[in-house]
Parts: sequence; structure tokens; C-alpha cells
Amino acid sequence: MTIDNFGTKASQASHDNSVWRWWRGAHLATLSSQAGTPAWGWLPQGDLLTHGDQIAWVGPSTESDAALQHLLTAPERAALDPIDLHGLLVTPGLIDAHTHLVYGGHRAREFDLRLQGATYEEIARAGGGIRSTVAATREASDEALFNAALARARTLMADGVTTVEIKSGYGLSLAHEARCLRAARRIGQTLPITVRTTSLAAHALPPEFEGRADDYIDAICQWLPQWHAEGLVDAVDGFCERIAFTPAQIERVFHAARVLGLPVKLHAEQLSDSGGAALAARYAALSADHLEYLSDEGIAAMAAAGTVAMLLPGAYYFLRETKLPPIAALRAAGVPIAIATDHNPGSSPTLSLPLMLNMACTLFRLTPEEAMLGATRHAATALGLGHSHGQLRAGHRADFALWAVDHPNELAYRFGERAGRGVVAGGQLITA
Ligand code: DI6
Ligand code: FE
Repeated sequence: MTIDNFGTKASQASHDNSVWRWWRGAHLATLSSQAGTPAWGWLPQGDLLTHGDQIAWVGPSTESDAALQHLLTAPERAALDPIDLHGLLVTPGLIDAHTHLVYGGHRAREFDLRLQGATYEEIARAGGGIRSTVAATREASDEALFNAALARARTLMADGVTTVEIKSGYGLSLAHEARCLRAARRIGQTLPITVRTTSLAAHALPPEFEGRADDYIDAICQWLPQWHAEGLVDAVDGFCERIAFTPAQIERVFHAARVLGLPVKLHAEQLSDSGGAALAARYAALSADHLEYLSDEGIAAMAAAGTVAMLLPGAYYFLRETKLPPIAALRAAGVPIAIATDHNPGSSPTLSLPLMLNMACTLFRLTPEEAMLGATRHAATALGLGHSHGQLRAGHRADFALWAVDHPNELAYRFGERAGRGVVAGGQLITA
């Protein structure tokens, strides 16, 4: 079977978890290197065997016959129809572990104002920024919110993404946050990708709470159990910043999350150092995100807690930030580094995670391999999915991305080019 005629068969069989598939003739970058094995987990001539939505075996093509003998019964082997990957590069499906995909409207006008000299903070303080997206989101129907977010998720997928984290944060009321989280959940039910939802109610102060930030935090703490009871929340986030919420306010939200057994993460040290990363680390946060103004204390706290540093080069670039996150110190401290799009209408309206790989290298000086680990293996850790996602490895979910390049170095090197040729998500091939 070739890739071209596989689409229909795959969708017929997509819910059959007993189907074996043999993916042959690829260059593999497994991103699962252990000490002593090659960089990238590189296998120049490799095959994969998948069983339903799981990877059953990955290895050199010369060993796949033996694996088939060992893992499949004779009738299963006879029924197997190999899929020739024609020398495409196969990597783990990319993981975009920080996005704000659900919102109404856009902020192109604000971009214009910033180009004329207004700062992101000035616009936010004048009632624009996040608040203007909140107004547009509240006006949008459920269907419009869902359809816009679905189109964005499909664009991410066309560029190799098979797992995406989606935050709320533009509804900022019990009902509107729930609508956004439901739209995010529905994306996971509509597309064959993994969706993790995050409540970011502590993103900005909604107009009805003007001058009453502590009351709004109280409200969030009461709403959270209701969203959680509806199964809408996988994690809890906040924006700790002088234009948003103080560490003390964020801590109350984190406490409410802890009571519900929900993991936390934090937008921290994006515009100034508020000690947010250290606070997040005290709550064993999955990740602390942005981190341009991160201090040495913050780094030490993150290293001790195993909190992932989620770097967002799109927001750094788009806000024309000049202060770099402390990459060398994060590296030296052994803090795992992840990379995401931070897709949102105000500070990072990009839908290309491969472009973020390039920016992570050019702007932040990550190596191409570090950038790719950041969009696969470490991104999985940042979502609490390190055991099942982010590597081409037996027992992991059968999520991989297909690329028309010879070596994974090229994914960070090329920019603005669409090298993706499709993804396999949960064992199902979707061609680009
Ligand atoms: N930091 C960001 O970069 C996004 N949210 C946040 O807390 C921006 C959100 C927006 O401007 O709409
Ligand atoms: Fe963000």
C-alpha cells in the first residue's frame, strides 16, 4: 500500500484497535536516545510497527522481519499490508504544549499601534489587549468559537502537530470560560489528535470585576470545581504579572487546583520578574512559561521541582522583546526546555510549530536537536504525558509526523516552508 491511497482505508479502520500496520522505508528520528545512542535517536533506515493506536516496535529495517515473527501471529502477518514511506523523515508527532486556540476576533489593529510605538502593556492598561479579545469571544456563538478553533487546530496538524494543549482565558466568567473549554474538548473529539485543556481564568481581570481583583480570584476558586466536575479541565494556569495577577492571588488559584488534584502551570516572568516561576515550582508545576525575566532563584526552584521551562519564541519575536530568557543557565541547571507556539491573537498569532523550531535556534540559540526535543519529548513532559507521548518508542501512542526532508536538522533550518507531508495520529494516517 502506498501513502496516497491509504487515507480512506485508514478512516475505515481507525477505530479498530487490533489493526497492525507496518510502516517501512523511512528515515527515523525517534527522539528517544538514551546515553550512548546517536543524537536524535537517528535510524537512517528504519521501520515502525503499530498496533491500533500504539507503537509496538521501532527499529532498523534489517530487523523488522524478526520483529514481525516475534510479535504477530501467522494470520496477522498474512493480513499485513505494508505502507511504504518512500524515504520520508519520520519524527514523533509534534506537541504544541501552550496555545490559546479558542477566541473570537483578532488584534491586527493593535499590531499596527505597537508598530507606531505603543507597548503591549500600555495597550493592555488602556483596556485593549486581552480585554478586547474577551469582548469578541463573549459575542461569538458556540459554533463560531468551535469552528474557528477547529480550523486553527487543523492548520497546526498540517505542520506536524498531533497533540495540542488549549487554554481558556478569553471568557473570564463561569459560563464563558466553560464555553471555551467545551470548544477545546470538542476539538479532541473531532480530530484524531490528543487535546489537553487548561483553565486560564486568571488571565486578566474582566470588566465586571474592575477594581476588585481579589473578588475575581475568589470567583475563580468557586468556579473551578464546577468546570472540573464537567470534565473540562486537565490543568490550571494563570498570568502572574504586574498587568495581571500578583503571586499571592495566583497562589490562591493554585491552592484551589491542588484541592481538586489538578496540576498547575504559569505564565511567569514574561514582562518582569514577579517570582512567578518559584511560586509555580512550589506547587510542583508542570511548566513555567515565557521566562524572559527569570531569576537565578527561579531557575534553581524549577530545577529542584522538575518544572519544564516552556519557551515561546513567537511571543518574544512578535512583541519585539529584547531580553532573552536565561537559556545557558537553564541548560546548566538541567531544566528541561520545551518550545510552543503560544498561539493567541495578541502576542503570538502564529500557527506553525516548525517556525518556532527555527526561532528557538535563531533567537534563543537552542541547537536544532534541543528545539526538536522541546516540541516533542519535553513538551510531552510539560503536559504530564511523558510516559505515552513525544517519542517514537514501543508502548507510546502511534503519533508521528512525516517530512519531505533528509535529516531532522533541516526542520529547524528551513523557515516558512511547508515540509510536512502528513501525520499519523493514534495510528491513523492523515495526509497533508
Ligand atoms: N501572555 C501572553 O503572551 C498571552 N497571554 C499571556 O498571559 C497574550 C494574550 C493576549 O494578548 O491576548
Ligand atoms: Fe500564553
